[in-house]
Amino acid sequence: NPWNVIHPPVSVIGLGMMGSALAQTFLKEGHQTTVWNRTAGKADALRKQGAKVASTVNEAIAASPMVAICVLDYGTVHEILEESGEILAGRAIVNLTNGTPAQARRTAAWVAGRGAEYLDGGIMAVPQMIGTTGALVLYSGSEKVFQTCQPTLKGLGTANFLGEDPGLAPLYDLALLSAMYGMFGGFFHATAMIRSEQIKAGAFTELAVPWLQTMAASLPRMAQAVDVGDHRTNVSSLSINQTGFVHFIEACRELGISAELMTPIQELISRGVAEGYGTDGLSRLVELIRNPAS
Ligand code: FVH
Repeated sequence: NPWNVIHPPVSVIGLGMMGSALAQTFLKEGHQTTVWNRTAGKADALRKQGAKVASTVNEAIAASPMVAICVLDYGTVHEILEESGEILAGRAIVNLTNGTPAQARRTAAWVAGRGAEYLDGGIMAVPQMIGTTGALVLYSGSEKVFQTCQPTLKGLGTANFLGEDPGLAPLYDLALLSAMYGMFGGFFHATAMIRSEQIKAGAFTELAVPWLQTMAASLPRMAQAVDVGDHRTNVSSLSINQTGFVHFIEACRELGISAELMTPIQELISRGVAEGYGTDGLSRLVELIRNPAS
């Protein structure tokens, strides 16, 4: 049984920035690591660190019971694995490539059709964080694969299994990234405002960080409103926010900066008021996003 050792062999397909970090971490953890990449030269540094370099995809797959794949997108995953034929059967395919829930579900079915088991993974970290507990990796798909591979996977970072539906890892991954981009977008807009008056971004950030932390503390309350479907508020109504947004946009004009990041939020709030939800709180926006304007 190839799993019946402390450090089972692993194969890594794709040696971009992330794939290389994954392979390097498996090597450091003591796994016999076989790697393959389309551009063979990217394997040179890993070879020096002890990796076996496969000359074909099939050779990489054949080398290990667990095959991690981390490439550009799911189209590339299929392009690569479609070449492999029967060699996939009986192996655990751990796909750490970014994609959508539907792509993950289709890929899981495709892998199952070839007699292999599938675990999808969403990496919530940059390559430099891999191998630290700060790196969160979300998994979904075969629980059996997750349980079997967990001792190996936890070397990459904190491993969080979300359930048997393979679409869950990319769903949570993209949702968390949406929250991150929203926060970054808000910070970038705020910093552009501040810089237009020659104030140092660093000085502003000293105020922005605790402000955002205080605002983040209100998220569970908003989540509760969403879960029970009751958006009534004694905090801040859509109507009062609609009035406030006029000042935002006017200030952008005064300061000579773009309002591109702010106008979509303004439009959503205005739609809420127009649809009769003026007295609801901001959590109502979740429902408006779920029901796009026709
Ligand atoms: N880097 C990051 O911070 C993020 C963190 C969160 C997860 N993402 C996702 O990880 C996937 C890989 O990202 P990456 O950073 O490793 O990306 P690159 O360095 O650009 O490497 C891309 C690899 O994909 C291979 N590849 C591309 N097209 C093909 C193809 N047609 N056939 C075979 N392989 C292909 C590429 O090979 P090569 O160009 O070196 O020959 C690299 O191995 C990605 O889903 C992120 O969203 C990373």
